[in-house]
Amino acid sequence: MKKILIVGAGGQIGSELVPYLRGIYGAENVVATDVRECKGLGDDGPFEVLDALNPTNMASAVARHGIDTIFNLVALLSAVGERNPQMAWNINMGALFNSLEVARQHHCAVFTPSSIGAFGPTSPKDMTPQDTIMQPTTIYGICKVTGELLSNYYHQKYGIDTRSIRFPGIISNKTLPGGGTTDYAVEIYYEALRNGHYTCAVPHDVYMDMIYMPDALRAIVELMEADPAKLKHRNSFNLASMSFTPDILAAEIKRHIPDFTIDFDIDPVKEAIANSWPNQLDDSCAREEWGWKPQWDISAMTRDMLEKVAMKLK
Ligand code: AKB
Repeated sequence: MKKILIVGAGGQIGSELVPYLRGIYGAENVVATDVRECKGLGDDGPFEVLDALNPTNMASAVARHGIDTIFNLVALLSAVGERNPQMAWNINMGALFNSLEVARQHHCAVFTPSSIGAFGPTSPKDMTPQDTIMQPTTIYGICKVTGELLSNYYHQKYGIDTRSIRFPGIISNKTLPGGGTTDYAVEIYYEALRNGHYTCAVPHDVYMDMIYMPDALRAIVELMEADPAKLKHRNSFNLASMSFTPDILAAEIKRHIPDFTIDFDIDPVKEAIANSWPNQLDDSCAREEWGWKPQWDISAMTRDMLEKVAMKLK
């Protein structure tokens, strides 16, 4: 990776991946783009307004900047996707298709995040294997499975270097997620610090995989820098770090804020989605093929989240 284009850079992953990649590869070598102006992303490196659904403009940006790697981070997340499935399909698949086509024409590598949402109620729930039944029941998951297959197709048919990770819910102290089923695991820290109380929209006992942003960023770079000869899989790798329920996370927060309380006002859409997803993925292929190893657990993450979010809220 020498010259990188990020499409959809203004979202939860992009707003932290851009500075992370600029720190490694040089600010001038990471071109951030989004469909709208994004505060901060143009401060220390190139930023352009770019609609990833416009292949001509994407190809022009790739040619102008001599791009060799595209990060496609454009996506409507799981819960918001259910409110407008047609739009979710158009945006999620349109941006991926254009990224792959531009990559084919300009010989670029492509990274696209997949998700635990690519699995569904018929997948094994515990230690969900890398290669297993994938019959998601959300439009988000359907886009993710289709995207994985399409990315593998571009690799097999055209030799495009496509790679991807099935991300757990990502928890960050910098950027809020928007429209996901796992969003509660970020919001809870803000509300714990602001009000000492959180009303959770997903059931108290539902397990979902989660990951702290520093581990997620490191995983992306480690996969993209991995020796291709060692990759038996490409699109997409199971990734695991920690798995917990709202009850378990609330108990962890209570260790720092003893008066913290939680109650539940269940959103039926999020409930159905959360129940359809795995409890915990088996990420042994990522560990074997490119050396994945998480560094953050729920205790270390909670300590860090509470410290950083408290500073932000001052
Ligand atoms: C969501 O909840 O939709 C995302 C995801 C797990 O892909 N955070």
